[in-house]
Amino acid sequence: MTPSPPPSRSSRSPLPDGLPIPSEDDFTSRLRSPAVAARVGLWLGISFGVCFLTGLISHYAQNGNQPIPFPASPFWGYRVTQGLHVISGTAAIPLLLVKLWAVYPRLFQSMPWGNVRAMAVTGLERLSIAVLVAGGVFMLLTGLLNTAQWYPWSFSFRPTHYAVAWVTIGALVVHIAVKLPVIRDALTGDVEDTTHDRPSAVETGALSRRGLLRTTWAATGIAVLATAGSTVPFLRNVSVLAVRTGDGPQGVPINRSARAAQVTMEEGGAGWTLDVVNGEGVATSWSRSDLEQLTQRTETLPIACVEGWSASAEWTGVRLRDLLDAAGVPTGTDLRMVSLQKRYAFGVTELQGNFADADKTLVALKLNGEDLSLDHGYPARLIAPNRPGVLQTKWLTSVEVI
Ligand SMILES: Nc1nc2c(c(=O)[nH]1)N[C@H]1C(S)=C(S)[C@@H](COP(=O)(O)O)O[C@H]1N2
Ligand SMILES: [Mo]
Repeated sequence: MTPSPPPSRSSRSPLPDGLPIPSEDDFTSRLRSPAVAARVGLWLGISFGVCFLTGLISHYAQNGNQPIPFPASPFWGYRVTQGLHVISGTAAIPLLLVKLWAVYPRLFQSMPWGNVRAMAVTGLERLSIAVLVAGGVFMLLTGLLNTAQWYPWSFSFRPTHYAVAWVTIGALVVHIAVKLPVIRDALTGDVEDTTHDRPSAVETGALSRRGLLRTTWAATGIAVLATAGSTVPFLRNVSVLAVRTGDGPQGVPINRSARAAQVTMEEGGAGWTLDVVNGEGVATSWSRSDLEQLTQRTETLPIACVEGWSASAEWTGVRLRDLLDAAGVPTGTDLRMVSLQKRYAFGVTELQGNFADADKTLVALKLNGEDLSLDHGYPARLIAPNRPGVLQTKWLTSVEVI
């Protein structure tokens, strides 16, 4: 079959000739086919879906207002959902690039000028695609930079990433609904099928369609393997691009150091106490050696950082509930965990009653058998099960009843 010559541009669009805007028919590779786009799109859709759901979980877990309390068990739950969030987001990057490449010629599709209804439908569909592409690129880019802890923007990451996620998923649902007949056809048919191809998409190149797909799956696999070690322990040595290797002091990475938080060893020194404060004032006050005299517990719990790494460790200290009992704080009480840190976010966090009461929730004094280093939160830190790392408050100095 020989392709029919593309119609002259002026007959299809009111744009003047000579503008350097290509026409859809200028793209001739038969790899840019719905048969390819649908297969890559399927996995991209799955990645976006997993990313969205795990993102909702993470957002909820960090929310101060929880109509249904986020559960304190299983202790590894948040580590898994956050790991999946980062892995699916990473996988989506090569998938999105190939998908955009495969459908790129559609950007230059001519409008059905003259037919108002058809123009409105096409216009709306294109608007939804524009939102989807912009939103998808925004989500993956901000997510990736977040794992690199690089914030070259002035907006606040979490609310923005969260809001754009809804917009992007909305546009994705519209896109899938509009394309469903083509998607179904493409996925049930052979990958070489040309039914839905543009007439000009006939040129073969260095890669076959199967070759392109295999390359795409390989690139996706490499992207995941190169980074997943920041959260999957046995991949640590293959993950050459992992932002966190898991080899921080005392076997756990550090997100914000004492120096960055402007907390000094003097503040955590002889004069330091951990106070439990209720409505009437300081109910109890313990020095570090007081805490060491109390019953010590050891729990294996992960730090699962919202910025994409996680690491399990053995924490030893006093069960928080024991301290609350001593101070006469009833079960189910929400608390404010206050640290020595005066500047920047996360110096103060909220701990829901069900977390405060959980058996595994500790005021940790030791990490992997040694006294906490200052960077890990000396003299005492919170460590609770199934909790975002950002809320595992270091350098604790008081626990206040809300
Ligand atoms: N006071 C205080 N606690 C904090 C933070 C902080 O900035 N200030 N960072 C949190 C974040 S984002 C993480 S991931 C964990 C990391 O704990 P680590 O440094 O012991 O690994 O501490 C949390 N506790
Ligand atoms: Mo974190």
